[in-house]
Amino acid sequence: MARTRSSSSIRWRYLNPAYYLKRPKRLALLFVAFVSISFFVWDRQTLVREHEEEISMLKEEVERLQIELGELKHEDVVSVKKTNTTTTKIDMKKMDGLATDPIEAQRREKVKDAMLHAWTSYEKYAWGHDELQPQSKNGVDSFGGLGATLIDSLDTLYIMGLDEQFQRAREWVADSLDFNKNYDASVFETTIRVVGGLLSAYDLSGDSVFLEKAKDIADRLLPAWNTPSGIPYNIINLAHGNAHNPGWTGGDSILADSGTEQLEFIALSQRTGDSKYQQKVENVITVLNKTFPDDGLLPIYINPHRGTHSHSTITFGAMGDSFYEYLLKVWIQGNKTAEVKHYRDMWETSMKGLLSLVRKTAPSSFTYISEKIGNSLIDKMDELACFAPGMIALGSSGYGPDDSSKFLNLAEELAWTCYNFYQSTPTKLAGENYFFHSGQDMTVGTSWNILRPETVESLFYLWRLTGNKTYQEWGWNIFQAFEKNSRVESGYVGLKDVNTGVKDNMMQSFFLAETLKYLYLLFSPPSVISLDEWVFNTEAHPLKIVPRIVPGEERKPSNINVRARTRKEGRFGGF
Ligand code: DMJ
Repeated sequence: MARTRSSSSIRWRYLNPAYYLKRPKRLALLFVAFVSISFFVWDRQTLVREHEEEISMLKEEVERLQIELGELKHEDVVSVKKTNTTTTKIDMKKMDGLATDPIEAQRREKVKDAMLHAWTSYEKYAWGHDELQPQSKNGVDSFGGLGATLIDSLDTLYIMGLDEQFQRAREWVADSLDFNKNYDASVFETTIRVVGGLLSAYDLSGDSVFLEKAKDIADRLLPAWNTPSGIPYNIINLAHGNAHNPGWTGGDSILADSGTEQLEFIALSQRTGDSKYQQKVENVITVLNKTFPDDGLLPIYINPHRGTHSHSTITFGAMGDSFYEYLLKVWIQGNKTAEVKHYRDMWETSMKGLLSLVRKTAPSSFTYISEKIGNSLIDKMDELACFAPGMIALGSSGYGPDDSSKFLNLAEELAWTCYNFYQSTPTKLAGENYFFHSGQDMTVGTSWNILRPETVESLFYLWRLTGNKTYQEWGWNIFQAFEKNSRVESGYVGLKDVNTGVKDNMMQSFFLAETLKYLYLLFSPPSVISLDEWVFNTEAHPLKIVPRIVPGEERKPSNINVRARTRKEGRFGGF
């Protein structure tokens, strides 16, 4: 019993503080044990907490990456549904919310808002007319009443995901668009805006109403090519088919007006399976190739009877410009195959000629493309020629490495000049053309600005092909200048004078077709209308790149495979 009591009291004595006070070594040991255990527990808890935080961060990262992966899959502009046998429907809605830089996304939204403002004003005051006069709030039929702004806007609305607006426009095309007009139409303007706009809407939406209408208008334009040489007359009556040239050209055809229908008519042949459109326009190039000069520079007037060119201005600006653009783009549209090699050859020859026109300003060394009459260079450049930096960049990667970087550098230098056409004026908007007097760098000649797209077009290509975000900054500055000077209550207007900012009364259809589209794409991922799969016509209407048809061996349209090319080559988008 005494033993039991004694072992129990021995056990309990360890709980008695007096026990430790009499044994300081044990107290210290106990203290050390207590501190170590506490530290161990605290350390474990901290580790667990840190791991939990890490796991939750990793989960968030995984979720973010999963979202990005999903979006990247959509970025490939997935062909979602085959809505008919000849084309695929591109679902741009799935492109909404693409993960990009938040600033890019914000800027894209601002551009979309600008489009909405322009379009809503057109819908309200000029519905079905060619163009809106925003100040007087009425429509005008500058192109014969073909709904030019409406057709020019279709693909922009589609790409921006403005679906209700696109649908309303589509209903108008289906129900009200009538080409049977006793009107002398420009073959060039009608092709690039109307045929191009309809074909692009068809390629994006797969809705066959657009193809039917494109065929209707192209059939009305086709007699213009029935000339002794095959070089088209530039004006044709849409109801009667009588064709002629404008009186002020002395009977000649204009180079750009005659050599800027190839993309649209080749695309139409591909989509209808009827080679007649392609044959007419390709013959023009064959004819011009016969007397193509060593420097590849053609004067702006060509005789439609003999197919020869006269002694007139050589320019990459008005009346020359898009002829050179289409040499390159038909080669791209034709998948760069042997059948279209002569287009590339002619384009490269013209680029040699372009190099001979390149000069630098003093004192600031801006690079510009001069014009030429006979053997004399004229120190003048149109803003219209500012499409050239984009074209040169697009064609640069088709050269070997040395020439490729030489041409890309040239494109970048020219883009800097064009950007400065904007930056050098009080409104920060470019005039129509510039003169370069020694010691004065650039001086505005014709001082209006009609909302033209060429500079932002080039910025778009340069950003796509170099990835240099500077081009986005320049584009954003130009957009802000349009917002500041050109936005009015009922749309956008040009300026009569970029020095004073006095406004005109016209919202050009190419502002919606081109300027706003290129700006929107400048702030969109490169996969939105990928340059591997699409080629833009000169009015910024993207046409899907599909296999060429061989005249005489036409396939039925149902056999034409217009699925997107999947080839991805290098940072220049495969070119
Ligand atoms: C557009 O109609 C086309 O870009 C054409 O090639 C040139 N002019 C206008 C825009 O400035």
